[in-house]
Amino acid sequence: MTTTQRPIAAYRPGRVWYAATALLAAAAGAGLGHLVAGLVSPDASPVLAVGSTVIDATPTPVKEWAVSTFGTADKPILVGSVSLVTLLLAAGTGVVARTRRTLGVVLLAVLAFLAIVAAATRPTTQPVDLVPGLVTVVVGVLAAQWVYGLLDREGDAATDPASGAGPDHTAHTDGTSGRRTVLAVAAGLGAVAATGGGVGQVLARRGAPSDVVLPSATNTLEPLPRGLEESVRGISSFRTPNDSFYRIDTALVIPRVDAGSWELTIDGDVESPLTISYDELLAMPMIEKDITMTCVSNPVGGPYVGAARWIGVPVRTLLEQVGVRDGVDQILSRSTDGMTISTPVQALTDDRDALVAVGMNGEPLPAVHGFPARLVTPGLYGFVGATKWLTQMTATTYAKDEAYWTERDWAIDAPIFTQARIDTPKPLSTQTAGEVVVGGVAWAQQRGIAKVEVQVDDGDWQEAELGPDAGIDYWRQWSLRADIEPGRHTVRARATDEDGRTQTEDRQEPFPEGATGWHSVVVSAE
Ligand SMILES: Nc1nc2c(c(=O)[nH]1)N[C@H]1C(S)=C(S)[C@@H](COP(=O)(O)O)O[C@H]1N2
Ligand SMILES: [Mo]
Repeated sequence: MTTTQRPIAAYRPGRVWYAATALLAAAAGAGLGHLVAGLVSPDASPVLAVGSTVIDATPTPVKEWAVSTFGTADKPILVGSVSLVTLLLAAGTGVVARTRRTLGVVLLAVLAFLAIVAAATRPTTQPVDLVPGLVTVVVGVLAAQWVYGLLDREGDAATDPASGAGPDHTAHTDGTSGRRTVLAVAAGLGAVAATGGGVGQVLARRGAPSDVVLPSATNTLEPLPRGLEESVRGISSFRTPNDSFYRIDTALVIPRVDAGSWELTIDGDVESPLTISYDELLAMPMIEKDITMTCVSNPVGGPYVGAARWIGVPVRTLLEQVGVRDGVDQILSRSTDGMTISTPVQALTDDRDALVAVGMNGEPLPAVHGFPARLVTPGLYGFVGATKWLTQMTATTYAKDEAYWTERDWAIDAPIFTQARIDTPKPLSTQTAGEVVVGGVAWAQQRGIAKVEVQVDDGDWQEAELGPDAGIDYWRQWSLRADIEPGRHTVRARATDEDGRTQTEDRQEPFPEGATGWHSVVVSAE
């Protein structure tokens, strides 16, 4: 930067000018980042990503205190405080930049870069989530550099009588007009920040389900019991909150479907095709069901599994209404973004209660999870039964039609393999020798988990204690106190389903029908 080479003039506008510049530049960067996030991925907003990271890092007691003190205002208060602290830090970099330009600008860039880091480390990050943070860094740094330049020139104009004659400085011969320019630019940055933030909010809410009131189910379930997360540190919670539920899809930009104009068409080899609106769907009898969803791409011990209470219309009801003809063996479903997924008719019509789901954990489906409606098929991996942004279901045959992933050589039908995952202790962690709590989750959708066993090194398999049971399609938490001596150890877990089958030790990669093998972690104890 040429500005770093220039001699610092004897006179500089006061620190407060530089502080305000950096603050406004950071705000403008964050505002535009928020706007871009609204377009591509609202949760990746610099403001929200940093806020979510802070939430995750906040110890549970502090979180509980915040919720009990601020109630539903806890989120705005958190976002406000995080923003305030960030802007004050940005202002600090401005003070530094007044005398040490490069350092000040680098510090500002580092601060803005935290937005990228926060977005990159969210549990459900996609490459596109890095874009809003990048915008924040670039806009923040360029804007700050620009206004610093204006301030410097004003300083030069005040100290160097000759500068008024220079071609660059004709507009700044007198301090008042220079300061006016700076003020105008500052106001502009403030406006950019406010507009970006506001428009970003509107975009993020676009098509958002906030005004949807979910109907109640005809089979009201008991509230999910509290799980082992109360007592076992580091274990997955029994119910996965919507905002940390894994996300897997091919959508670069999350489809924002307008519920008002959305329609679901059921056609193909049927007696009477049907097209229904969102309101018509909501008016149908709904059931709720606890289902653990798993991605075929989930490696052994991986994160692509989540458990939620879903509400929706049984697919069976809809298919009965259209009258599926004999010979049909698959339903080819299609999303608003053109994804196609084949699901066996059998799995959609038997008593497992596959759903056209409209709600997840008591809320309308979030946009990333398929608003306004999606399929959820218990027992099958997501790529063959969980079409998001569902808009069409066509009765057909495997011989006639092929779905997106099948064209890419993934399995045609893919029941979920039995798996146990160790959530705690973390791989390569160091434990205090003695009693170590080993815990995790295990799933065997459509069969149910009968037991989970844990083995340390070559020791005996020990049966873990199981957490609450929410049905065969839902995971079970498990935990065991293992005695671990000083040194390095391998801890393994394996599950056995209710049919008496223990998950295979044979390692198989996710492609083409799902991963198998036992999850193990290496820990050291001292
Ligand atoms: N429209 C659409 N639906 C989709 C996908 C997709 O890429 N596009 N991916 C599927 C896969 S592979 C999985 S595992 C689940 C994941 O659902 P989630 O993102 O709500 O967890 O959605 C399924 N439905
Ligand atoms: Mo998947």
